[in-house]
Amino acid sequence: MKVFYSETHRKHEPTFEVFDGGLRTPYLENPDRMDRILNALGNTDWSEVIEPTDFGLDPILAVHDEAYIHFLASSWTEWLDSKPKDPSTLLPATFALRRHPQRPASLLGRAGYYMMDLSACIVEGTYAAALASANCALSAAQSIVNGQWSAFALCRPPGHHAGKDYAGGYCFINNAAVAANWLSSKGKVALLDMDYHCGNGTQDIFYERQDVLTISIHADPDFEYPHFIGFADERGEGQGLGFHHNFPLPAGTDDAAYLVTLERALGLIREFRPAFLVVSAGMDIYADDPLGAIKVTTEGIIEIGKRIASLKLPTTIVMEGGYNNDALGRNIVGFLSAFC
Ligand code: SP5
Ligand code: ZN
Repeated sequence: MKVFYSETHRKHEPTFEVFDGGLRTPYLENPDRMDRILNALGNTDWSEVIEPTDFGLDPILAVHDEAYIHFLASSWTEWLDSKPKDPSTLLPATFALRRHPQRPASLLGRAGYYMMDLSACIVEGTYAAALASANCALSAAQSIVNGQWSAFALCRPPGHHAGKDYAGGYCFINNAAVAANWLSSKGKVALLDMDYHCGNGTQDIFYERQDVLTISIHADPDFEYPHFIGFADERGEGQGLGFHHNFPLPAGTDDAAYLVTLERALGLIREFRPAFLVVSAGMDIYADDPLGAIKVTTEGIIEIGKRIASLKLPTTIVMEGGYNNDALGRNIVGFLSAFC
């Protein structure tokens, strides 16, 4: 299996994020995650790690707001120019209001306007890393179009919380959405998001579209991040009505219960008859994930991979979350093995 991966992610290394209660915590979405996965892939006889191709900005601007991408591109130098007391990390302390927010000129005003939380920390290499990550997803999608049955985009930073014009939850550019939109010019696309957290950014990007079916299985937002989106009654809007599905799960969901829900999602995908499948593969559903409360085991993750692979669709697998670094390598290798 072709694995698209760029070393550029290492330039994105925030030192902290802010948890509930204002707790300053070491950044969980760290470069070590990639090393664990690369190490595990290196012990298989089926993975081939490849540098992504540079697709330029067009496929990114096809799903993201131009001024937002410009903010990502320019904010770091603006931050340093503003001579902040602690220049290590750009993070706002004030966020946009819910009705008629205006976009102000100041850097911190724009940061609050374009961020949804305190875990999308911007550092010097963030934009370069986010671009390389999107190129991994696009390169994997391209290899599918060129005839590979499956490909893995080993993306870092992840993407599924990034909406048309906002960053959040460690995400800046929505890699899976960029790939799905790129594929959609070649045939209908289904995007299945199995990260522990609702794929709110993906939902935002495709909510009014019927040519990309989006499905997210995740911890119920009634108790879990991202809190305000991901409920079962959100089904799409306008032409997109009926082409988005959320499957919120209770804390403690085990392998058996997860697989029941997965089968419902797979049924919807079969019914849609897509030409391509994109999987947002978050491994934070794992039972011992530090952020998660769903209890899927490594064996469960292997079975999830088999069930998704049984759709027999050309599949682009995109890395999202997963923060138990000790288990990350074996969980990803287990998941991918059904697609080789
Ligand atoms: C891609 C991805 O998985 N992003 C997840 C971002 C989640 N941010 C959550 C912040 C709230 C943390 N709550 C801490 C509970 C620890 N038990
Ligand atoms: Zn997640």
